[in-house]
Amino acid sequence: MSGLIDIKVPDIGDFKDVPVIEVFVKPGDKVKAEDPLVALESDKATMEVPSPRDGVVKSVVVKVGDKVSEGAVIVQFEGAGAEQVEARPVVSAPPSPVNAPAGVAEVRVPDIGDFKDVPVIEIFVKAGDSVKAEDPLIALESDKATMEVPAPLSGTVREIKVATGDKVSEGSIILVLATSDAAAAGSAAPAPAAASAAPAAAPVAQAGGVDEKAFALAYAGPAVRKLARELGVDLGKVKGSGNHGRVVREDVEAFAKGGAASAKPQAATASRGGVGGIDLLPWPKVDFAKFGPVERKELGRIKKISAANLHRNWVVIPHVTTHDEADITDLEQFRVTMNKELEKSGVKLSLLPFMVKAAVATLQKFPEFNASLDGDTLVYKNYWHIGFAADTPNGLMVPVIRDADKKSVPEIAKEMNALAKIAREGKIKPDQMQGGTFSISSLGGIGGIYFTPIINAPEVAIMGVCKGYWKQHSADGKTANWRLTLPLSLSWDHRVIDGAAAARFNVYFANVLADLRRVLF
Ligand code: CAO
Repeated sequence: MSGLIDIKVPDIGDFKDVPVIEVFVKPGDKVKAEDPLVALESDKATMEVPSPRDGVVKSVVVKVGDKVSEGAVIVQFEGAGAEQVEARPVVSAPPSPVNAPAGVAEVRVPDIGDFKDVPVIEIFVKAGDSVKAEDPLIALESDKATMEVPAPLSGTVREIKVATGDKVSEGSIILVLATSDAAAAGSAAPAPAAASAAPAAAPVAQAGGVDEKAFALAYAGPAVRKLARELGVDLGKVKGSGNHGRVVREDVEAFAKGGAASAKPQAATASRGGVGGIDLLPWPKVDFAKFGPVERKELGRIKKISAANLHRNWVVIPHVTTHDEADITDLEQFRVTMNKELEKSGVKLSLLPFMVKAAVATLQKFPEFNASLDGDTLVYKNYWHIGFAADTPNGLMVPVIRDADKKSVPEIAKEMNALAKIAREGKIKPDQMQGGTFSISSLGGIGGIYFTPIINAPEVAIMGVCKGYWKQHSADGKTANWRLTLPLSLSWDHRVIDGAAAARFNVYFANVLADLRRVLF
């Protein structure tokens, strides 16, 4: 017998007639347990009501502006029989001096999907540390993913209940937190309350300068925070268009699309995609199975995050790619000689560490390539941290060689191998992928001639390198020489860099590779 399953407003304490400020679902949507259904906002707090179960939405009973209390039906799921299910709210308080109530909270491992007995690989806090909501507490690593568990509340860490190497599952106690007021009063609170952290959508793959403190303080619910993590949006910079300045989903989407600040109408225009008077067509919806057998496989977590980063960078940055080539005949001979000399040391030099050195020399000559845009200001960096794209089983990662200007070629080679290894093992930490000022993406070990690398924001340029090949060069048009030739593809941000500067950058970079003695000048 077919029927409907009523999903109702759960126990929301003393609140009554609370306005619905956002509805996240529509009829036909497939939702998973914990997906947010609606957001409610009282004068004290905003609550997201997540779905208590998987299901398909048959009808949405409430709309924005309706006032609801405990027991009101929010949505109805398709179901096999009449059933009523109560959701449980996730509360986020607006920024105010009064935070969580005074007390002690046991922070537990949240719902981490099908994972069980997952090893703790890192603990970011110690007893006595003050933490803010969303600060990372520990990192867990299964064979498939690395997850950071952030603090669900602000407070002071009383006691850590896990050690590195311990295996934990949903519900395991991570630590005891004295919530802000109790900590300020310096008093132990009575019976511990349980607080479940939500696993961070920002995994170790997340690179780039998110201001974690501002992120934690931003006034937004868990679903919006998760979306911001996925899109790499610095939540602290997003202006909220919701009640009391609350950041809503559209604000984050508009921010990710480059809409500086966010108002709802802007977001609506962006999502319709109208460009130059011509509306973009919706994404084609094709039933592939109609044309032949198919297999569906969800993208891995790291792939999803790098996809979101790449998409944002591609959409937001006006990319231009300038191609050139470098004569690396002498460099290759030198590399072979040096590898013989270094044989016993165990260090093997590929071309890449030489390119890092050449990049530093070129960036020092053309400082705007080592800069970042901050609004209307260009921030020139007086350090040279070079990222390199690494192909890993989980997807693309960009580890960073810090202070490459101060390191020798063998030192860079050694560090690169170590970073590439831990990236491939899925053990690289966020700070090992942050702070880069310029990136190199080398496909030289694989093949190809030219490609269009995507700039790794907030950097303004990236050097793509393909496989060196033998090519005849002629200086006078009469005689020709076979030279080992390296194809270069420099992508640059046209808001910051002009074509002439990019061409000069490539020529200088190629000249340095042709004769590394130029690094001395
Ligand atoms: N021309 C000719 N040969 C090259 C070369 C080039 N440009 N670059 C590397 N090679 C050679 C190396 O010298 C090495 O040869 P030997 O084994 O004979 O010494 C071989 O190719 C393999 O090199 P490698 O790829 O293992 O080492 P690397 O230092 O060049 O690169 C790393 C390291 C981590 C960057 C690389 O393994 C990798 O992951 N590359 C993929 C990067 C990527 O995915 N970019 C695309 C990003 S956009 O999606």
